[in-house]
Amino acid sequence: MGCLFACALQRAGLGVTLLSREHGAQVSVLLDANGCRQQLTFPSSRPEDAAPISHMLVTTKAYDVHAAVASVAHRLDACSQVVLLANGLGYADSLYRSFPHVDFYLGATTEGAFRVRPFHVRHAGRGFTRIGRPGQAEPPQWFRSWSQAVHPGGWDSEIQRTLWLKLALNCAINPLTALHRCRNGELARPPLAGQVLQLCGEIAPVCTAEGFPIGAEALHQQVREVVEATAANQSSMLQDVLAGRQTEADYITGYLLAAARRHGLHAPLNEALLANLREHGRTVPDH
Ligand code: KPL
Repeated sequence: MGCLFACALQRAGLGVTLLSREHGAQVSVLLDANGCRQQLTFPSSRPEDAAPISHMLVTTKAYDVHAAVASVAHRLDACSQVVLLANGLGYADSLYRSFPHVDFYLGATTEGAFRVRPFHVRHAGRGFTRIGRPGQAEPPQWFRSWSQAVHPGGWDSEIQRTLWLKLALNCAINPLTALHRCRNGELARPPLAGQVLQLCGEIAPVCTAEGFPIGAEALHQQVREVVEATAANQSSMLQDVLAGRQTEADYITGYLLAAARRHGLHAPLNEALLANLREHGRTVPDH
């Protein structure tokens, strides 16, 4: 995803440097999009370099966000603007505490991209990218250049609501697909369709208690729409499991359950799925 955005920003004429531990002065990125292949070259910088960073986009897995920002902490100052574009919620909390002088922004994207191999990315589906900052109604100045490069998309004055709704969708879809090793479309059919319904009944009250009201039926409808639109896709959590990577479950279902506990709400199926993912991430559960 980082390569996709880097290419869009560079094509719009913005100066983009890739942060990379492993490369020399330049990195070439191969982008397959709309049946065309393009090669773009970027200057590269190692995290330990000294040059200050004015604007940074972080597109790591949720569990790597803190370490990614911390690795360049010496290059960030009170003017640094950092956009975090990761799955789930909760990855920013420790950053606000550790780096109170840095301006952090949050984002959500439905762009579809996958890595063919390192620095070779395929743009698989056009999406919409929202950027915002809790409590900030108007975009900052840099957002004008960003939005000329990254479209469709826009400033989201209710980014927290957007991220909670995305979290709700991911809680209803990702763990089931990861544990059952199935594509999203399987969730539209029995027996998993029943579990999706049950999950929505547990998730919606937590969103509502957090201040983002949604009924279980409305959430279920949205989940069904996403399942239908992405029926042939492997969810990001299934891709992680299949690749033997750590999943982002702690930042998705884990975050939801922490909120449920704060509000005294029960979410037993979500609890069971998280426990299963932690224990047997690579086996099929028997419920
Ligand atoms: O966001 C997704 C993900 O896989 O993380 C969904 C919406 C479930 C699409 O696969």
